[in-house]
Amino acid sequence: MKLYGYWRSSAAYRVRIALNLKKIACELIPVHLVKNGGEQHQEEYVELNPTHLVPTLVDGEVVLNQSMAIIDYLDNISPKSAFYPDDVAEKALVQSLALDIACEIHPVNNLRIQQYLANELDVDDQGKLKWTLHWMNTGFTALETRLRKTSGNYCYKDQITIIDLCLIPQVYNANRFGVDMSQYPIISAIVERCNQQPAFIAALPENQGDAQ
Ligand SMILES: N[C@@H](CCC(=O)N[C@@H](CS)C(=O)NCC(=O)O)C(=O)O
Repeated sequence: MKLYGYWRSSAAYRVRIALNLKKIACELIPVHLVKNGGEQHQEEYVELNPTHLVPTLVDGEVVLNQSMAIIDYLDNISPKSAFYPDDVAEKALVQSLALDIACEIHPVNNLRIQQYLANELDVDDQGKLKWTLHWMNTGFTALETRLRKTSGNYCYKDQITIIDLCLIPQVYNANRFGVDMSQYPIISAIVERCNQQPAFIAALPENQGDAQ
């Protein structure tokens, strides 16, 4: 198995945590998102993944983009520590919380959005930061409220689920941008708990071979 990613990509970080929890061996292939105008735009990579985004997972003939689909694929091929509860309604609940992060917080703050704001709409650094903090705080406020009902040691009771796989990279990203995470005590406690575990530690951006 091969995972094309970037040390600081939060979508690739989600998949690294999943691989580590499942103990699936995988070669990590760096795609530098900034160097040379962004290697995600190079012909060879775009042939593999026409969205110009990381991650991409290659497992023999299987080529997958979209981290959520990749995580589900890994979950299905390896029964070890499932990323969802069995009950259908509880599973949907877990999916909805994970998507609150993956669809509502992450995409509006992505690199290409930041680049478009700066290059096409003339938004300065202060304006871009205001944008980022606004959308992150909007998302985390909703999530913190929802977690009051669902969390235990982790986002969903005491089970590590796909929500935690999305949360930890998103909070890493939020810290980079200086979001005041003390406003979100439930989220912060879960992050601290996850980040003590080997699967999460090994997936940390600074522990990757391409980290600079
Ligand atoms: N929904 C996609 C998002 C992928 C994505 O946005 N990847 C970012 C890094 S976290 C990327 O490749 N950005 C490159 C760019 O914006 O040019 C997923 O979950 O895989």
